[in-house]
Amino acid sequence: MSEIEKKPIKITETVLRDAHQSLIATRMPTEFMLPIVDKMDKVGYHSVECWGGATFDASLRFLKEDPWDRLRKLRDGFKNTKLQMLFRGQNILGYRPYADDVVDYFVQKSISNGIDIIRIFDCLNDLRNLQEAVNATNKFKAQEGRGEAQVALAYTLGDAYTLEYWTSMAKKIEEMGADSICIKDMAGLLVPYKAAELIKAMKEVTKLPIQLHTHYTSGVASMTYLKAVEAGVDVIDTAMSPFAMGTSQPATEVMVETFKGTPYDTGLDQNLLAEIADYFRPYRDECLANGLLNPKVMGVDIKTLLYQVPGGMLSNMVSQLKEQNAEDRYYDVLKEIPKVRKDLGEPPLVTPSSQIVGTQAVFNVLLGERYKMATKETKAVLRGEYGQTVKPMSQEVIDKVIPGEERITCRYADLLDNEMDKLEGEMKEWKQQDEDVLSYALFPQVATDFFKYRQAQQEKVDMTQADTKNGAYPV
Ligand SMILES: [Mn+2]
Repeated sequence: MSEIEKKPIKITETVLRDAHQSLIATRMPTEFMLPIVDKMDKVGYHSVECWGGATFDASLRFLKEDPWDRLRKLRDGFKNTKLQMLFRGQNILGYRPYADDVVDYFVQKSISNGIDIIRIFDCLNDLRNLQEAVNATNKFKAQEGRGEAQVALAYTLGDAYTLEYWTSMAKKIEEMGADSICIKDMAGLLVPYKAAELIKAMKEVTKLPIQLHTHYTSGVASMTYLKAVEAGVDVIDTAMSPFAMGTSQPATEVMVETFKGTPYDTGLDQNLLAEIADYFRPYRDECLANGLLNPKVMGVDIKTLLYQVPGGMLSNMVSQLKEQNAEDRYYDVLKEIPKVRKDLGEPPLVTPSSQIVGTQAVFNVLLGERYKMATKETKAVLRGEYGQTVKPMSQEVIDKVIPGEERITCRYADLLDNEMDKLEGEMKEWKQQDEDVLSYALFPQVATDFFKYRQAQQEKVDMTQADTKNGAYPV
């Protein structure tokens, strides 16, 4: 490459979202994040991923924090850096499909509270489940002067997932009005030479920037980035070293050093990165000491490559088998997983399809007869409610599990009535800000518990002040 062909690789920093979601169950609190924001803002990252995914649920449920308040505080601190979130298409950040008015309003509030880039994915890669979120982003972009829609394809392996599949998806994503494409390899299945092939093929069919997101689970991630960068990828996702590797992303400092002095030089300052790493390192030690960070997730899990199953799905499966005193059936279930996946149209294995396939495989093995019992979610997948799968589903399984039932081929959300008014009606006694309705929409019970907690905290403060002269401090 000559001087003219310089192509600095851009970096999305994940330490405030995926890195702690993948390593310490999403437990990093806002108050720990804020003191380092000013330094992170000076790095020159392409973006900082800091919201969405499991952070919303974990904030309300475990940290007793308002996720919207976290976003506003991060926005205040990051004056020069784009903020990025992860968004599950029609499921938003929750676990059921929502009507379009909720998707719209969530996108609007995410952008108006500070998000720049919304990474949107669907567990079946059914683009119809992403269109509303993309449209909403484009609509509010004009209004808020901020907002980019990035469509993420869940990367997976299987007969249906050929280069032709990925390139035709890339073309469709460009047509649907997205600003960029992400290849989201949640399980670390994308190996280096395959990554080069994939990126090269996609670059040939689309002008949209391509971002690669992977996890170190199977041990190949930094090599995969190297080959992807050489093949033309534009942005890679990395995490500051104290929260890198294992089930998280490759380390930011390592990737920066790798490309130093090459046409791909990121230009990021290693001294500044070192200061930031110094801030996160004692917290990592603390998490190791209190057990939040299990050294087990820091190694190479080669089973991920052998069985093509995400690490998190394997650990779920082990705990389900333990509960049933059936740990000896581990390998039977492992063999059953690809069969169930095939029956259900060979979907990628990512939340929630990973849980659906995994749980059904456990049932099939433990009950001694395949589909003797099917979960509610398996039935919904077979009815077409989650969307269209890349391959047809097994007719035999359809006939056994949902005999005579109607199956849908339309976009499921087309069947849903608007629901914002109803949701607001249900929770209005707790509403202190417009965003509270959305917290409630996603996690009705958890949000209500949080609202009660918030109110108790507020009342405690007021009562303490009111009663100071009597010396009474009711709690
Ligand atoms: Mn991820």
